Amino acid sequence: MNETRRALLAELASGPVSGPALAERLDVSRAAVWKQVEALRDEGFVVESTDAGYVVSEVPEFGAGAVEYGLDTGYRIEYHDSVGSTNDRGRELAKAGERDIVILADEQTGSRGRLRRAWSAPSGGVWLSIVFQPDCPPAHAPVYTLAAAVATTRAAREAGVDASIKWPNDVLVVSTDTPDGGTDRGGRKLAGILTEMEGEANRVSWVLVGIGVNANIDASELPAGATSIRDEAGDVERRLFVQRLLEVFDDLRDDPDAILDAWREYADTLGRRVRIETPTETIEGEAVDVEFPGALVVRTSEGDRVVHTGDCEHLRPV
Ligand code: BT5
Repeated sequence: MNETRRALLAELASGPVSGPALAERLDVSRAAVWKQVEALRDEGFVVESTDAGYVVSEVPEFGAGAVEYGLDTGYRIEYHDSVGSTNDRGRELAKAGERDIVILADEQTGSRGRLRRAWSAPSGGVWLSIVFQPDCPPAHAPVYTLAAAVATTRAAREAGVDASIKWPNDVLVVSTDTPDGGTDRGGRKLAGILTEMEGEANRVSWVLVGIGVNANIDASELPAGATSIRDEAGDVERRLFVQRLLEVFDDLRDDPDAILDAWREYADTLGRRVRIETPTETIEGEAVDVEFPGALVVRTSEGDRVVHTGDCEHLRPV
C-alpha cells in the first residue's frame, strides 16, 4: 500500500476529515487525496462525502487496508488473495531489509509446517507472517513462538473458541468428552506456528513468525485432526481477529516474563504426561513447566529434563 493511502487511512480512522484538511495534513494535493480515496473505494471501503468531510461507513472483510484501518500497532500489511507461502514471501522481504511488516493471505498454495511438512491453507483462513528485528541473540528467538501461540489463543478465545496451547507450536481445541482430547495427538488442531530467523553470533538480523489459523473454513476441507473457528464457534470477522492477534503479539513481544506467564495460563501441555520425539531420542514423563526461551521441563523417572525441540504427544493419564 502506498504511504499516502496508509496515512489517509490513519486519518480517517479517527473521524470525518475534509478533503482540504487531509491535503494539508498529508502534505499532498487535493487531487492526490481524491485519487487515494478512490483507491480505497476500489479496495472495498465505502467512503462517503459528508458536510463534515470524508467518512468511512464500511470496511472490506479482509485485505491490507481492512486490517490496517484502526490497527493499534506499527506493522504494515502486505496482502495477497493467494500466495505460495507467507513465510517464503516474508523471507524475501526480510532479506531485502524490510522490518515490521506482516504478509497476510486469504489462501496459500505452497505453505509449510515444521520440517517442511505440508500445511493446508485454503481460502478463508488467516495465514500470516510477521517480520521484525528484536534486539536479542538468535538463541532467544523461540520465545516468539510462545508469544505467537499466546496471541493466537487469546484472539481465538475472544472469538468464542475454547483454545489452548500444546508445546511448542500448536493451538488446539481439547475435547472434553474423551480424556485424550479425541485423538492421540491431544486435541484438534486450530492453528500452527512456524518461526524462522537469520542472525549472527550475538544478534538477530530478522525473525519471521508464521501463523496459520483455520478461521472461516469447514474442518472437512482440512487434514484429519484439524478444526476451525467456523466449526467451533461460527465465522469470525477476520480483520478484527488479525488486529487482535497482532496487538497482543506486539504488546508481549518485548516482555519475556509476560509471555511465559500467559503461556503457562493457556497451556494444555503442563501437568500432562507427554512423549517427546527429539531429533535424537524419545523422552517420556510429566510436563511440569516451560522455561525461557521456550523449553519444556519434563519430569522423567531419571529426573527433570529440559527439552528445547521436538514433536510432543499428550498421553492418556495413567
Ligand atoms: C505447524 O507445523 O503447525 C506450523 C504451521 C505454520 C503454518 C503457517 S501459515 C503462515 C505461514 N506460512 C507458511 O508457509 N507456514 C506458516 P507442524 O507442527 O509441523 O504441523 C504440520 C502438520 O499439521 C501436518 O503434517 C499436518 O498433519 C497438520 N496440518 C496441515 N495443515 C493443517 C491445518 N490447516 N490445520 C491443522 N493441521 C494441519
